[in-house]
Amino acid sequence: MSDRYTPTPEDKFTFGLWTVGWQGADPFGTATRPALDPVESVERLAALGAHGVTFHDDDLIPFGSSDAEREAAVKRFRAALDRTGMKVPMATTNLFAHPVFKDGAFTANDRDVRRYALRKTIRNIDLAVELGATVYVAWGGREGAESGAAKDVRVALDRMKEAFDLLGQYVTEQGYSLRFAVEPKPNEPRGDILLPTIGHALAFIERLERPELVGVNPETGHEQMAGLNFPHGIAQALWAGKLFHIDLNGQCGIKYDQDLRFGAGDLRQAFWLVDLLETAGYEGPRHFDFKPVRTDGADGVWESAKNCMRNYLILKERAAAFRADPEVREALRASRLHELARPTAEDGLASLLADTTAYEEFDPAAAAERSMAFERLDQLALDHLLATR
Ligand code: 3MF
Ligand code: MG
Ligand code: MG
Repeated sequence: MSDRYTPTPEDKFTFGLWTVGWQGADPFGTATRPALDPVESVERLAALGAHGVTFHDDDLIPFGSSDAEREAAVKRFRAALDRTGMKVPMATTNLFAHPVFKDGAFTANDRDVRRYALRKTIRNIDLAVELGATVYVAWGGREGAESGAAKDVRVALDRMKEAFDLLGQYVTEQGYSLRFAVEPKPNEPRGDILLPTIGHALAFIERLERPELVGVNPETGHEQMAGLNFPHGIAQALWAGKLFHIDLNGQCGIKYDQDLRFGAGDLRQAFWLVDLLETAGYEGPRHFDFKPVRTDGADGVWESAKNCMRNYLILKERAAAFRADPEVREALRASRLHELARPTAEDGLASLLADTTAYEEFDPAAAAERSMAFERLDQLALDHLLATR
């Protein structure tokens, strides 16, 4: 049954092949679902109204495949894309599953492992570009440590910078229109991962040789695992012009990486996130990186994929209703958001220093008496989120 929460490709919803393809193996148990053919994922997601899919090299071409097997897998995948009109806006590298990467990839202590990781990445960059991707994600899942002396973090960051500088040089020399997006995560699978939050990643990017080629791919659950406010992090990434891509999912507070479908977990943050993405001019894919719960069979896989998109569209409608409500506009004024939008000293430092109303005649006690009226504003938002307005 289709309704106003049924997506179309114009909504730009995309899914990693590894999300619907997750078989349910976790640290405590083996797979609960059979392997899924990437071609079936493309077809099913297209039928649900998605815009495209993304992949790790190994999702499409099993690790260790021969050149002939690789070619055959790509050919079938490309035919499915052509048949369905599905796009591949992003691709990435699996630098975490094989034991060779147990101590990391770009920052592994072993130099030969680092060189192999770069070559594996470059090989998949060529394929990503061939398939039309414009963003290449780099999640450093195994770049980190469990103990203090195991990793010299300053030196590891030198190696991480070296990797991104080389990759930037590669795409520039090839003439590719491909930008990189660093995906921060605080922990899991390593005890502590390098570039653990959006803020760490943004600071790192500015030290690179080609910072303009590198942005971030923040993930809802990753920031929330560190207790951080995801919409605030996204706002700072947008402010820096660095939101190149996004991974949407659900997480309930500071605990293991839950990867719930979008809309599960912290619903209030999901509301503010959609409000932000839809009003701040973000034009990239709305990409879901979640895991269908391992209790469910194929029914739950496609149900949860459908509902990631459905929940986004419901929240989009609810956020738009909040912004359009005259009472909300009035409440925003009462909370003086328009004052925040005004520069603090538009006529310069000299005027600020000469302005006696700014200090000598300013009455801090009277200013402190003004209520900010945030409670009413927040309840209006909650009323809209709960569809009681
Ligand atoms: C792990 C992740 C990763 C990345 C992926 C794409 C396996 O928590 O989020 O998913 O998103 O490697 O870069
Ligand atoms: Mg994740
Ligand atoms: Mg992710």
